[in-house]
Amino acid sequence: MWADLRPIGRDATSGGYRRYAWTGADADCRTWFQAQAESRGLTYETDRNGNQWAWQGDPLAGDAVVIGSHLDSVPDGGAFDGPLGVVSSFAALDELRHRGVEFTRPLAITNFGDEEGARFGLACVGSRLAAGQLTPEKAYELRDGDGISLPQAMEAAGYDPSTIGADPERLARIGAFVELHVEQGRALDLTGDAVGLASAIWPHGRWRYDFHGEANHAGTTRLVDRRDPMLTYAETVLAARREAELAGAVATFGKISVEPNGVNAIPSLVRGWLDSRAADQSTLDQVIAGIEAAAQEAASRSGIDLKVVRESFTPVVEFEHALRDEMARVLGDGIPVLGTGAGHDAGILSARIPTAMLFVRNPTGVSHSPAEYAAEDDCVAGVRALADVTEGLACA
Ligand code: HGY
Ligand code: MN
Ligand code: MN
Repeated sequence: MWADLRPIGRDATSGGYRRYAWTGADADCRTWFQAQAESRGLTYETDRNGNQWAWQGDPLAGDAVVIGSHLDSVPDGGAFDGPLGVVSSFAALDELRHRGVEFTRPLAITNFGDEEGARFGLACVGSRLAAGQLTPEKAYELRDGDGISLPQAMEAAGYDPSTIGADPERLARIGAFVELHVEQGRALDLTGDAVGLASAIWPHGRWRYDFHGEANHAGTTRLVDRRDPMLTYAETVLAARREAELAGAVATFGKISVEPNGVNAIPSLVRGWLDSRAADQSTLDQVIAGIEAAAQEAASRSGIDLKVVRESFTPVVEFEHALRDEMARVLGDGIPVLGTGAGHDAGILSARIPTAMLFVRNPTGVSHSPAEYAAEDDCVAGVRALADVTEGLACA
């Protein structure tokens, strides 16, 4: 499975993945998923929001155990973030069939669409729509960098965008969702464990900063006559680092767009996207307020007009203790229980159904990079752990 998936959407130059929602690479990943489902005799379906489901047992019976993750990536992402969870879910089912267990609950394997939000800027679109945390109206407003809307992109990919929206009946038929994911950090490497359990997801969000200045000639405009938004942007990036350090949080300006983006032109507009996360809400609020205050002060000093828009936000997620503790009993009480700053579909869905996460050791902790890696032995340990917890949940 891994070898079949590996080449899809991989850029030969960077070695990173470019599997963005509703693009050709995404379509190829979806084709791969459907083939894996059908080769196992699973009932394949795509839900109203474009999430893929592979069912064993009656999808309408209720109290289903669902395992899975996502197949899309960030720009030049790694091979494991998302796909490890989906491949491990099919492999865990193979393992349970090999064990000859008898399933007493329906089982589904899922691929949630557009988890990374790389193309339209909002993370977890497929699960947010299903959970009713993103309205169709808001989804219709999403645009990619070329101005293509989410519905246009879905239509071009052969999906009907008119049906997107909350899917309470589907979620009501799920008793538990367990997402296996490569760890995005080094806690397991430090404890020496191949597999860990998730305790919580930090609150996190994305804010767009628009710095409006005045376009002018880079060669003939005196410094004192400039209203250069790039300077204010730069001061804001440094302020973000300072505020995060002071609060023990994280803040990243990882994406920027400049207009007119000419080497010899002072920009008229600089747009920067801030990703910030903290262990608790009040700390995050403090960091965000500090960054915005510093940006406003720098902007007023330089005659720049600043507009800040919160583009997405996910409150803290505490994974349900009963499910987590049941999994700890199956896997052994010594299994590490870790918090994470990374968002996941399991986090979004936890508002509607009991969810849990398994992490697989990432020796360097690097993620959202072509360098992301997990050792095969640890991946196999992850499959075994997922099979064990799935057996505990779905079998006699
Ligand atoms: O951004 C995140 O935390 C996740 O990888 N979508
Ligand atoms: Mn990710
Ligand atoms: Mn992920």
